[in-house]
Amino acid sequence: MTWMRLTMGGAAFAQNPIVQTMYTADPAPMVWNDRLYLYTTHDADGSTWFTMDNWRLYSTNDMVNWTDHGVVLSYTDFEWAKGDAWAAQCIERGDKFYMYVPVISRENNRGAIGVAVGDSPLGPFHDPLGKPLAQTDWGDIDPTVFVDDNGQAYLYWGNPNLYYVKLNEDMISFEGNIVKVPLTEESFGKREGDPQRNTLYEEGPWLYKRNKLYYLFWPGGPLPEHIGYSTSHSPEGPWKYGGVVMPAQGRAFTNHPAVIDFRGKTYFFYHNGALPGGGGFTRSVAVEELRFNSDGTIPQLDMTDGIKKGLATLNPYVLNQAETIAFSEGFKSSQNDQVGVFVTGNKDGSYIRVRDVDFREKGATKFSARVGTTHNDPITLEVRLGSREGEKIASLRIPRTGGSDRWAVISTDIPKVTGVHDLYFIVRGNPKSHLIYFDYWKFAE
Ligand code: FUB
Repeated sequence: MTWMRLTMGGAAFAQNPIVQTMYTADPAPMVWNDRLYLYTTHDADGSTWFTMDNWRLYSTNDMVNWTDHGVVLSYTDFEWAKGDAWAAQCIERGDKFYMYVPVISRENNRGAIGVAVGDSPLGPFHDPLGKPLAQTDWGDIDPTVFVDDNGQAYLYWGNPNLYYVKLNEDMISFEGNIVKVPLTEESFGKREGDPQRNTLYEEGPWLYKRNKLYYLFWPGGPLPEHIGYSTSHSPEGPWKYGGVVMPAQGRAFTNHPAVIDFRGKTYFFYHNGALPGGGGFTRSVAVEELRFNSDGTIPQLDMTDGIKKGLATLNPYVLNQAETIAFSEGFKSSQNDQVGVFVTGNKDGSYIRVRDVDFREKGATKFSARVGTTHNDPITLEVRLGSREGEKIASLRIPRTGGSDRWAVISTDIPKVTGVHDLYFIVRGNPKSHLIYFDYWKFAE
């Protein structure tokens, strides 16, 4: 099954793209406290350029259900920046979280790398420097950060050049000059027919270490981008070209790699244009499991409809955010001061699938949810097991609360549900927009 199926929507077990409630790009995963956090950029709906204002955060315990934590940082959080919240990465060190971002500097209208610091992966983040961390004369985008086993941190970035610095332990300064990595054919493969770029390296580097071997993954040109990789026995190179990890696929002319280990497996994140309306400026993040050959080389990957088996089940007896989603159609993400992130179901038939919900042997007999609507017409939220056509265990009439700043918690008894099921929340009502606001749900025994 190829990525093409996703563009038609609703493939039975589609997990990719990971986020369906808005366009996201430039994935940057981080594991912290046995949970995987995924920072992304955000392509505005209907965008016809890289119109990007902020960075968002998602997280998962199982690699199939993803919780939307909303916007965690904006370019406006950097006083000296005037736009272009492009590919970023966050890393933890000494109980602090450091987010490295590219933005445009007001001072000279050029790209620059900034850093923001927070006490939690969810932020809030603040700019400790009040100025760029690094700037060259051209192409300062797409920072990737990596802390080696000996504690030395590296920051790589750049398009069309590839730069790195050795960060100081404080993670917000560096000693010495910015190093310009030699872009040789031996290191990054040969590109034909472009006098400006003699190798395949384009942008978006991601530094990763496995079995004492350092890997640099990067989007390669010409456009549309593929993902290539290079390896080295040192994080400072010299790099040796390894080949293509992911060919150009998926309806976006850019791609962006990120690789991380989580609970004994390695995952490869990327982006494409797989959502309806998707394309080069309306992208979506996706993930595949990454395997290595015994000699450390990487077999080529295709874009697929994603992770088949989750790593854990989900507990329905705690408050679950409606924005914890395995797959959805017809829902959009929103956030406000009253409830934080929530979702809106926007048409009759809009649904959310939540994977592998474990009701245990004792079973559930009650369901409750925090919801709202602005409509007078009857709008219901159906709860079904197994599929959109599966057993209907609840059908809740949504009270007219009058806005996303006003909410009601509604409850109903349900026939007893035991064992592990996929859960479907389906909106029924007249085909108007913003039929339902949905903030959280919970079952009780
Ligand atoms: O998302 C904006 C830019 O497109 C990124 O910085 C590049 O890596 C490419 O994905």
